Amino acid sequence: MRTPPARPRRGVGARRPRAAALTAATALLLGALAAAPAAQAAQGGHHGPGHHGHKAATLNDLAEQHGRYFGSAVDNPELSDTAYADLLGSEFGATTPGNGMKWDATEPQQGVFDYTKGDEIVAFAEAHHLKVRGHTLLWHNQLPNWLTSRTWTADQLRAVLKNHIHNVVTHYRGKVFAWDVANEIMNDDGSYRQNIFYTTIGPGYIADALRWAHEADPHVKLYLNDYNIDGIGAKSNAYYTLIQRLKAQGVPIDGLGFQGHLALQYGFPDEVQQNLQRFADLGVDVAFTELDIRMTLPSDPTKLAEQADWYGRITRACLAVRRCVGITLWGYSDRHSWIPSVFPGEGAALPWDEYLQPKPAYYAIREALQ
Ligand code: 9MR
Repeated sequence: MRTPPARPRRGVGARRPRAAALTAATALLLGALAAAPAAQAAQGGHHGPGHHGHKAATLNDLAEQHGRYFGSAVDNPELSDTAYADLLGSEFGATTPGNGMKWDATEPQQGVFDYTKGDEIVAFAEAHHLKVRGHTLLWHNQLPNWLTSRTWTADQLRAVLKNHIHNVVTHYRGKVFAWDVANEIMNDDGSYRQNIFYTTIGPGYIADALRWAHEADPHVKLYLNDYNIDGIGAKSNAYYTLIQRLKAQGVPIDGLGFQGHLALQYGFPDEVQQNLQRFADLGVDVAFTELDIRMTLPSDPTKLAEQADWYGRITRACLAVRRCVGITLWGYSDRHSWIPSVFPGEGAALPWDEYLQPKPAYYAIREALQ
């Protein structure tokens, strides 16, 4: 296993500099390394197709044997990192646009819709037979200026939200299998987040958004999605109560997405499997939608082993719950990750390192899926 460089490679405000800085020779080398995981897995695996001299089973192949998908998010600029895109297209069965379908991208001016970025990812996904999770129709971040820079009456903002959801969901009808309809709508203490929709429309905006999404595509799975709900606690309890109430009111709600942005220094979330199960028992699907497990840098073998253990535990928890439909990583390699720029001094959160070499976490996920 290659030892990752000890120095943090990316500071605040310096996102994704590496691919552009690569020399042709380095790019070639990285391309060759990218082919390594499958080869290594083929030698090490005892149960996969690799045993019979075919290409080793991918994580998604293994997940599919359990009726699950294994996916990774991708941000548009990453598609031009060929080695990265190749492995994304071959190893995974699902993808989520990291930014391309957010409100600031899809409706940059009121009533003017731009699907360029989302369509680019859908086209990649179709070419590589990946399912797509739509992310996200409504969030407090990455809203366009025209929406946040003025005040609205409740009726006005309701009309704005309805128009946005109708347009975007209609455009991606048949192209995405699920939508994160409302993202991060709760605070950690279990109260509603005071986003512009809550403060202007009131808590009813959530049911409205779900109904409008359902009107535009009656077949797509409609999710709520949040972080810090992986274990049992005030925030996940709030979602439990909300989903129970939405179900009782006949509001279309199909799933809860557990982002799973975990960090070794905060400990493994309590009772993950029981938590997934209680939502499944309410009658919704569950999924890990943005999984990554960061650590304080530099990484070392002890931390990487603990990280691997956590990835294995999350995977097993999902497999143990019949309605846990799949796992999506928020990017699959340390080469492209949101973490170092948001949490300086932290990172190394993904199962592949920045040379696209599999880390212990990759083998732990395989092991859990075997
Ligand atoms: O990965 C996304 C990053 O590129 C953006 O800069 C960031 C902006 O807020 O959003 C990141 O994705 C977030 C996701 O949409 C919702 N959950 C948290 C993710 C990480 O911040």
